[in-house]
Amino acid sequence: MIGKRTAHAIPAAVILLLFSQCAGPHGWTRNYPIHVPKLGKAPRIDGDLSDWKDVAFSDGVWDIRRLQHAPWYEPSINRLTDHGNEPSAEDDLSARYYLAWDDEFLYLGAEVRDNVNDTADPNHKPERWYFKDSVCWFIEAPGDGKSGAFGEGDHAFCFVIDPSKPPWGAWWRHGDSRRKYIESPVPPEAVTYAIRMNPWGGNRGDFILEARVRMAATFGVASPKWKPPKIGDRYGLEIVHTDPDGGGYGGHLLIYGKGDDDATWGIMTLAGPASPLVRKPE
Ligand SMILES: [Ca+2]
Ligand SMILES: [Ca+2]
Ligand SMILES: [Ca+2]
Repeated sequence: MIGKRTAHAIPAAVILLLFSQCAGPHGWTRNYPIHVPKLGKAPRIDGDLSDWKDVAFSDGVWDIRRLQHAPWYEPSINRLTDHGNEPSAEDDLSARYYLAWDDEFLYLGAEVRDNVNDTADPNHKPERWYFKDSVCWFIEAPGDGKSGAFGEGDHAFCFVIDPSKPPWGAWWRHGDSRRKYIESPVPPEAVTYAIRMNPWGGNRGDFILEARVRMAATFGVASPKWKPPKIGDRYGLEIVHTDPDGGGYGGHLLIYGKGDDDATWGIMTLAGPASPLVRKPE
């Protein structure tokens, strides 16, 4: 569970073992370099990533089969849920995730193939994004690489895939110097996002999510250690993609990390502008 109980449920010896495997800091980061390019031109937040995805960070398609071979994979957490009439695992959920930044914003994108859109939660509470289809970026800013439960400098920006954009649709979990789990909607002035359902015309559960988060209004408010972004800054990163599809606590893809402990997250480095992947013939 990506919730408050995770850290308490793991015995200290296991935490030590996990930390020894991933410390150094973030042992698997060497194999998963995340250099996030700076954008020269601000994209339109309209549910179409074509205006920036070729100059953003993305490391290809993620699905449960690829995750199974990632060093942070744990079958008890990373899983899809079989309700008895499911397609193959790769048709159940697969996605590409995109990241970029500029002086003001962090840009977040996802292109997702999902067999069923499900945001109905029988025990709904605004903070229960993880019981609904959602994509969530966990970011430690600035990254300190120290082990610890979710706390100061830790943020989760979670987007529930409901195109009606309910008040809890863009959720912000963060910590500050006094509190570990502060749960609230992302303040409207700090977020802009768009969801486009069935963008390729083949499946009503598919979607594109495009978002930008104002860093000073989130990172800057939560911790005096955060400074305006510059090339070379390092943040912690984990992506959590939830996919209940008719069940309660259902499918989870965790990418670059093992849960709420920010010491298990990958490291993203703010990089300069990237060369476009596709160019005109010379
Ligand atoms: Ca766009
Ligand atoms: Ca699914
Ligand atoms: Ca789904």
